This record gives sequence, structure tokens and C-alpha cells, in this order.
Amino acid sequence: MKITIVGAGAIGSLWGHQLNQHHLVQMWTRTDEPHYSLTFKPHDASKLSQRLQLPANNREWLRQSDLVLVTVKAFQVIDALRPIYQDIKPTSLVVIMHNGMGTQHSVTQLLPHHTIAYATTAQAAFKQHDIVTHTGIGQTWLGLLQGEQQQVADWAQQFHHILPPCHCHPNILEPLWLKLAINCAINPLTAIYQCTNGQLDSAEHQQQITAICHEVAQVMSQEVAPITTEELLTRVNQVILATQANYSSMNRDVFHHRTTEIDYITGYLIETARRHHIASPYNEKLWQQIKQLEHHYHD
Ligand code: KPL
Repeated sequence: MKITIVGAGAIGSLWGHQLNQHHLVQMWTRTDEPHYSLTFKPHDASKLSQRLQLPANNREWLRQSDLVLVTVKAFQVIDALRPIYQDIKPTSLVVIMHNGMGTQHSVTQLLPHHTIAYATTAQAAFKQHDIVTHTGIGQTWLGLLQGEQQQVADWAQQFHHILPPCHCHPNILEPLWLKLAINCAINPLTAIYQCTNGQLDSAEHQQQITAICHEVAQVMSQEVAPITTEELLTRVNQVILATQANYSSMNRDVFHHRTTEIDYITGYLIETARRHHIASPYNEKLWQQIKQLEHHYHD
């Protein structure tokens, strides 16, 4: 099968490397370069690094692609799709994979006749210059947003084959919301305090996380599926433990003075809370704090 991966960050490169072992993969990048080179370091450190060159930015390849996997950040999705959507073949599956929520409406408006799936992954990768390291293994969920279910199920199987575990979820909004909830609890705090995920284990931070989870659980229960504060807290603390040495993506964005995904994480939560008339003062405060940090370095 022919595949185009839009976005050559850590996650795009990880999926590019894996899918390229069984399919024909090209990367779509921000440049016009006809090739994209990377060194891939596998998760199993005893395995050798691989140098890889993939084709890139070839419009004919895009027109022939059976899968278009979009791995850019939420706030870049529409800008990345606008110059290319007319060249995505009508039978191609479009998979959108990013942290946070809030792009679904714009994506289905841009591509009303395509089969569209959303994905969330706990696979972790880190990219520095052209070196991509596979740093963590975790569940990927793929689920239909619009179009043909079978197409999504078939690709979920392919994904499972090349980078397990990956499964098809009958209601992708559930895993997307769970990931959003975890990001609401971990990302802003680790960005504000510039700490690792594991440092959120302290009594002071656990109090803050409980307050966040209390608001998020109410919103999730109204919007997608019932969940208690305690259940959510348990899930968040499992992720904190499993990723204790890591810096969250928002921590890194603030550290490197980049735009964060706050509008698509905490911002989306606040918007949904308002729609359900649920108060979310704790999350609103965190949203404001991250916005202030961004303003400091963007001005
Ligand atoms: O998804 C993450 C992120 O950093 O964005 C978590 C789960 C918090 C892991 O660091």
C-alpha cells in the first residue's frame, strides 16, 4: 500500500519508520525537499540504530496514497491539510493523530466525503535533529469518525502488525477523552512547575490533580461516558508512574518557548464544561497561566 505521513515530528517519524517495513511510505514536510532522512533508534536498546531515507513531498505519491496519516499538532492540522486535501484520493483513509481534541469539525468540513478516523497513541518517541528514539511502548486506538468502518478496522490491523498494540475502538471519543483528561491533569502542571511527570507525585501536586480530575470527570460523564474522580485519578497516577522520568510535551513546549496545545487540551475541556453548565475554575486558572507563559515568550 502507498502511504503519505503528514508531519515529520517524533511520532510521524516513528510511524513512518515502522510502516515503511511493509508499505511504501513518503513523508510530507514543511519543506519542498524530495527526501527525508532520519536515524532511528529502536526501543530495544540492544538493537542497532538504522539510517533511513524516505521519499518526501511528492504530489503524485500523495494522489496514489491509500492512507494519509496526519501527525502534526492539533493547531497545525487544518493549515497542513489545506494545501493538499484536493489531492487525497476519494478512497484513501485519512487518520488524524494528535494530543487534545477540537479539530474534528474542521476536518470533516474540509473532507466531507472521505473516510476519516481519529487515533490516540501511548507510543512515545523523541526527536532531536534527525535522530528519532522510540522511548515508550503503549496502546494505540483507532476509530471511525466518518465513512466506512471496515476501512478503519483493516488499517487498525496493519497498525497492530507493525507497531503493537493497536485496536479499533467502537467509540473513538472515549479513548480521545481519556487521553485528554490525562493531559489536562499532567501537562499544564508539569509546564508551569517545569518538573518531570514523576514529580507530580508530591502531596501538594496530588491535591491540585484531584481538583483538576474532579472537574474533568464531571465533564466527561456528561459528554462521553460516566467516570468518577477516583477512577480518573487512578488512571492519571498510573500514567505518572509509567512516565515518571519524562518531561511532558507541554513542559518541553514551554521550555523551548513554543506554542503549546493548551487550547486543544484544557481549552477544549473548558469549552465543553461551559456547554454543559459545569464550573471549571481550576482548569480555567491553569489555562490562563499557560497563556501568560506563552505571551511572555511570544511578545
Ligand atoms: O501525552 C503526554 C504528553 O506528554 O503529552 C503524557 C501522557 C502526559 C506523557 O508525558
